Amino acid sequence: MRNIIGIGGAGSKIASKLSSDSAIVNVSEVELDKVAAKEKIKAVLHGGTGAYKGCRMDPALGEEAYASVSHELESRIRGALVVAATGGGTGNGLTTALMKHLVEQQDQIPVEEKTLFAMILPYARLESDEFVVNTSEFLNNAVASAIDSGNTGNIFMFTNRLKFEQRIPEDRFNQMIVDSLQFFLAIPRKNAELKLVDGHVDQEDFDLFLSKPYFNHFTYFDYDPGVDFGRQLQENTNELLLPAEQPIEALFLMEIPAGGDQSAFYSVVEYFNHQGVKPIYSVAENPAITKPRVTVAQLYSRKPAELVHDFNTIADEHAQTKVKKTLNQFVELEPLQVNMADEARKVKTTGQEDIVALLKRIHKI
Ligand SMILES: Nc1nc2c(ncn2[C@@H]2O[C@H](COP(=O)(O)OP(=O)(O)OP(=O)(O)O)[C@@H](O)[C@H]2O)c(=O)[nH]1
Ligand SMILES: [Mg+2]
Repeated sequence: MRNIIGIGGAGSKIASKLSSDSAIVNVSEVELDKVAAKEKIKAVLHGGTGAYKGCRMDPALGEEAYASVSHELESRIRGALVVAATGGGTGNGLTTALMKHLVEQQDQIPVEEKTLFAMILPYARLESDEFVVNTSEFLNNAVASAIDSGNTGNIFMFTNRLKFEQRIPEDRFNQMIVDSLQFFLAIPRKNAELKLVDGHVDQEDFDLFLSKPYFNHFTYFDYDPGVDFGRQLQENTNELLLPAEQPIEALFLMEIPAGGDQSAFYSVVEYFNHQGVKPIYSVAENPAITKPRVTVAQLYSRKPAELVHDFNTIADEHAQTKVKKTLNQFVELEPLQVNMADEARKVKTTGQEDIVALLKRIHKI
């Protein structure tokens, strides 16, 4: 099992659920005390100001606190899975510093020592603007350089979208993230334990896949051999992760019931071939299931700048919703005969000034 390091509030809570052997790191002593973990690493700010307040959503403070824990973190980072939210100050700042440390490594980092990152992104439509801005900067700087350096492994981009949209209690949502990650990470173990009937993904193949410096979108679902695989993949995207882009590499495990149709996996291979990707895969008999099931991971390298753009677009929509609400409150809609949604969409509303400009413009019509 990999070392798991949870940084900041969200990172610690999720890491603690992933494994009782996790190490958690926080500037806030209060947060550190609340979470069960084998090792608790206390980071400090100059003057010890963060003990109760943490980094107060300021990643610069998190980066500053790195010096106090660099030795502990750097001795654990190789081959580890780092879990942190991108919105606050501690998870974002310390992870930024850790990524910088990895980027600076001159020697080739061996495959099995690449660090994996599970990031928790805010839901831009409903979470605070600070969280969104911090995330945009993190993607644009720390993540972009990490990917460019090739020194980091897979990055899992979890999002709080479902949590907010479906009003899922935090603890249950964290458990959903943990369960899904563990399901994916169980692939090599299943390969070792189940009866293989085709292909082969052993621990080494799996580690090699995880060592690539790309975003990983994984998902799993019951597979119906009678339905187009691409459609099933689209319908069963992992809602806990940002959606996948055009894959660069793919890996899948197909589990079939005992004595089931072994050839079902060929359509999956063909689907990925159409995408220009030759997947690595294995097919195994699992006597505990009654329908075929596929666990599939796609690696993609959407440029962080594009991710930031997506983020800003969502934030824009958020602003537009606000504008629409304001207009509905104060403007008599019928006589104007303006479709407010369309008007709002035409204008890029990034901040308060733009909203004011839009209001003025619409009043003129
Ligand atoms: N899924 C999930 N998200 C969380 C949880 N706690 C906080 N968040 C999200 O994480 C982001 C804030 O990050 P935190 O981990 O609270 O902040 P931090 O890294 O401790 O940094 P500071 O508190 O600012 O020092 C926001 O997007 C929150 O919605 C949690 O338990 N689960
Ligand atoms: Mg915190």
